Amino acid sequence: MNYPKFVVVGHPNKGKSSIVATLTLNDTIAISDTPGTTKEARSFYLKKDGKVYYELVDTPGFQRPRKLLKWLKSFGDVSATKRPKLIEKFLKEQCESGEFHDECELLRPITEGGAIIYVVDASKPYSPEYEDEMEILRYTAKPSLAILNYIGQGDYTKEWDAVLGQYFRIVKSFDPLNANIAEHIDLLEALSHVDNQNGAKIKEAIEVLKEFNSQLIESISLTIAKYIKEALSFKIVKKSHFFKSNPEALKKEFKKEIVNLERKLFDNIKKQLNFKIDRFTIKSNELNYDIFSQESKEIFGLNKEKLVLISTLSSAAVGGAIDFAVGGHSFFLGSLIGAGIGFAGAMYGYDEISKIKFIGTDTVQIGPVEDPNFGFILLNRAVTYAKALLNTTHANKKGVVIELNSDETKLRTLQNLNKLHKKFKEGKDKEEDLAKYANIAKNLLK
Ligand SMILES: Nc1nc2c(ncn2[C@@H]2O[C@H](COP(=O)(O)OP(=O)(O)OP(=O)(O)O)[C@@H](O)[C@H]2O)c(=O)[nH]1
Ligand SMILES: [Mg+2]
Repeated sequence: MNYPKFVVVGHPNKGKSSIVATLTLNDTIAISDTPGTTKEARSFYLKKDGKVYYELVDTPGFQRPRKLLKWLKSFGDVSATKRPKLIEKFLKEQCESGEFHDECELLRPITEGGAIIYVVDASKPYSPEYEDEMEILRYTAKPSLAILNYIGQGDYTKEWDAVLGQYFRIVKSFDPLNANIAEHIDLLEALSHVDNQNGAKIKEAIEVLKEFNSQLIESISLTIAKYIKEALSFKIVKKSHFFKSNPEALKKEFKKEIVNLERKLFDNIKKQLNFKIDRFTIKSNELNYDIFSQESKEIFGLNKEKLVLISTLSSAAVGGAIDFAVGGHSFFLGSLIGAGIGFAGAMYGYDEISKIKFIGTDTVQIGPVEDPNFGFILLNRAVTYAKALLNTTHANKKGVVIELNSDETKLRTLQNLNKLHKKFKEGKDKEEDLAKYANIAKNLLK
């Protein structure tokens, strides 16, 4: 084994699996509020380009700690050096009956070389039953760290700290549902001090995570820029008899193609972030509004004043004194993007964007969309989606809620976007324009 291994243990239903999911960027791990969800010990890995950087073992919670501790103590006062042998004896002799199934599952990977991460819910009071668990873990003589997780609203940090400090060298708070990359790295740093032998390897993992994270923003921004270019320049050209027999069908086809482009973009972003299960479909929030609906325009587009401003102000003026932030209701119209909100995306109100033109005597063309707001709507939807995923962890099973009301997008930025949108639309963009666009998208994602 050429990488650090941590075994995540504790009482049932304290967020062990959630921590494993977040630290291994794996959203396929079973997490639920039913105690006893995890039934077997199972390893998950942080991997990059085929190389494993660390292993985390998810385990079932203790079921019979009191009885197990009694068994261990029945051998009397065993010297510290011999205690790990007693745990091995337990695993050899007491696992077949199944009585200690969960204890066997969680102790075995520890004896096989894992360091311990002990998880408690510090939103609930401490009680002595936990002491049995910690005593048992002490018998293994393995390096260990305790995590304070907060599942409910209460805060019993003080009393937990006092007890955990007696058993664990390091006690850390960690929120598996909201931890950002810095907090993830902070926890790894702590683990590198606990597990000295593997310190250098954990540092390697930290570097890989940092690199992954910075590349991620770069590549998602570029993905968004390419999508905007494709969607803004998109058009369909058809023989006009097709149009005459069914004028609505052409519009429908056009809209469908744009919607598909967005869906492909979302899938792409999801994949880059290593989200596998379909929790963040556009069905779960206001992105569910049809791109072409009035709601989508109102939530994700620019308001009229802003549109007028960015298309009439000269760039010289904007470059100077008027380069203020567009505060308040601005680029993001301050909507709450929340799980479960939303209604059917009606296809009305924004029809003018898909006008059909005759080009030549027997040919019609639909697209590119002329409305200058279209690019902003697409970009804002894309950024909203990407941000939602960037701001959540792989332990989140409940969907995401983000508030988009603090927006400091400068007028000049909006104007630059507007110019780039125009270029994309007309196919007049130069090579560097895509990078310019990606750079703006990157700043919006931060
Ligand atoms: N609000 C909140 N909920 C959390 C947090 N951590 C875990 N949960 C929730 O607590 C419940 C239990 O989480 P799990 O990760 O399945 O807990 P576990 O310790 O693996 O549970 P078992 O496998 O049953 O022993 C789930 O509903 C989680 O979504 C947290 O930090 N905050
Ligand atoms: Mg579990």
